[in-house]
Amino acid sequence: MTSLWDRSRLTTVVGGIVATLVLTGLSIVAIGQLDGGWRPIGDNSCVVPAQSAPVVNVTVTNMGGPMVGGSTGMMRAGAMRLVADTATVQHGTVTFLVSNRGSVSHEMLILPLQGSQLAGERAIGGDGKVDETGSLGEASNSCGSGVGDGIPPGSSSWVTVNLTPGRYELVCNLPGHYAAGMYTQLTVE
Ligand SMILES: [Cu+2]
Repeated sequence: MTSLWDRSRLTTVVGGIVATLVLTGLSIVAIGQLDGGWRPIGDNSCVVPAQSAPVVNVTVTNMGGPMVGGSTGMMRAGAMRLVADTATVQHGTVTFLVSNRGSVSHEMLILPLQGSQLAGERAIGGDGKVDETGSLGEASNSCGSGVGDGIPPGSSSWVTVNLTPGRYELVCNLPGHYAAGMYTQLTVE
């Protein structure tokens, strides 16, 4: 009596699965070698055009497992962070390259700090967001510059702006993310 899942058939099926996994892995490696541009920090596949302005690298991330935050990540993805690789930058044209190493979408806006105001002190509205009035720029695209629908996990976005001397705050303003810790101060000299 012969079972449908006899030994030889099972061997064939397992062999096919292994071959598929190996080929998929080789394809991913091949794609990773194909870029001719500039690879941002992290292991994502975005190719960023060469930048003539000084670059501030910003990493946005969150603790927590994949997809726990749903579409907005509001307060359910654990602690969130927005970290820049420098706290000061010279005035003039500056490019911000924002890479998402978290498990939910994020974004970055550049807001001026008024008077003695510190980063993290903005009032949070009922929608879980801060007032974006006076924003000097936003990176919220997927492998692209400027405004989009958010930076997905593993992707990057960038924006080039002209900054005058002063104190600024880089924030993620998706609902709940500022309250979860997504802000940092930047001084422009
Ligand atoms: Cu965020």
